[in-house]
Amino acid sequence: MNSHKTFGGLPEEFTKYDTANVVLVPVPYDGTSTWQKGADKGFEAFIEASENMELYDIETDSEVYKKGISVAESITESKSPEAMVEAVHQEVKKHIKRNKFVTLFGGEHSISIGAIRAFYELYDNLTVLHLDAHADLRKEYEGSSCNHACAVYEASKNTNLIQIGIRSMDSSEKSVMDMEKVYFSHEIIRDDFWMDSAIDQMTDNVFITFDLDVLDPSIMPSTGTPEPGGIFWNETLDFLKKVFSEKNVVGFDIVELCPNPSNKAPDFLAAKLYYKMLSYKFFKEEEEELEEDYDEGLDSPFKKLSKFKENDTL
Ligand SMILES: [Mn+2]
Repeated sequence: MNSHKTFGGLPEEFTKYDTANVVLVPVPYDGTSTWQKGADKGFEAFIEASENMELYDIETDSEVYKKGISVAESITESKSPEAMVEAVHQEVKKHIKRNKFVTLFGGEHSISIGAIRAFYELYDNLTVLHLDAHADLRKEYEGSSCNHACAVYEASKNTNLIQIGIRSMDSSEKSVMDMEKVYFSHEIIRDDFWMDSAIDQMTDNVFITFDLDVLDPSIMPSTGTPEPGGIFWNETLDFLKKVFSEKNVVGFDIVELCPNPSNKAPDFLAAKLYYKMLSYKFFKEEEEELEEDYDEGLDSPFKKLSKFKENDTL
């Protein structure tokens, strides 16, 4: 379905699955959203915006597209939220085992449940870094544990969950929330050290789940449930850059783009955010490779993957 779609309008030599370092899995699912519908249109808008983006990154002085970005077939399973989550889980596992850097684009936040499950099954001591206006810690909502309101409940039980930018929740979620690892929106504006403090709490392997509504609605109005008081572009990038440079980010997702045809700026923001995150990821790897030229003790990236070996057959 998306086989003709490429991120950034890249030519074929940078989009072939076998040679691409990065796989982008679209999950245009919008089955459980409760207010404004439209997250299923997010991926198309994101790709269209990406085609109009310049692919040289000033900050890292890099062109990360040369690492190869392959867009997978969209996951369209929609019989039930549970079936969608399981389809995502299996697909993500398959790409991790082929040693791809796996990224996903929603769709609504429930898609992250399957992705996170795949990552915590394959990586020991996983941290899930959750940026969101909403706590998403409900065990069940409207009869399903795979509702968008439950996006990180499972992560709270199976991973080291760190939550950033939260400013909307139900009081019942307090019993699940680890207050030591939550950086509420009203607190981080008064705390100069929140970034370092959050990073200190992370284990080495980090999966990032990025709900676009963590951003202030003045820069990101195109989400299903916009909340005032969000974080802004430059501070978000400062934080992400630190996380990528200090931790082994193993994958990420970006969710909840609900495009408005008369305002393309948020779609462009989402495309740029995605590309920035890739630039930070591979800029770090290149720095490490340079260091390794001086150091004979070469580290295989597989050292960090404790549960399967290189060339694992499927
Ligand atoms: Mn949210």
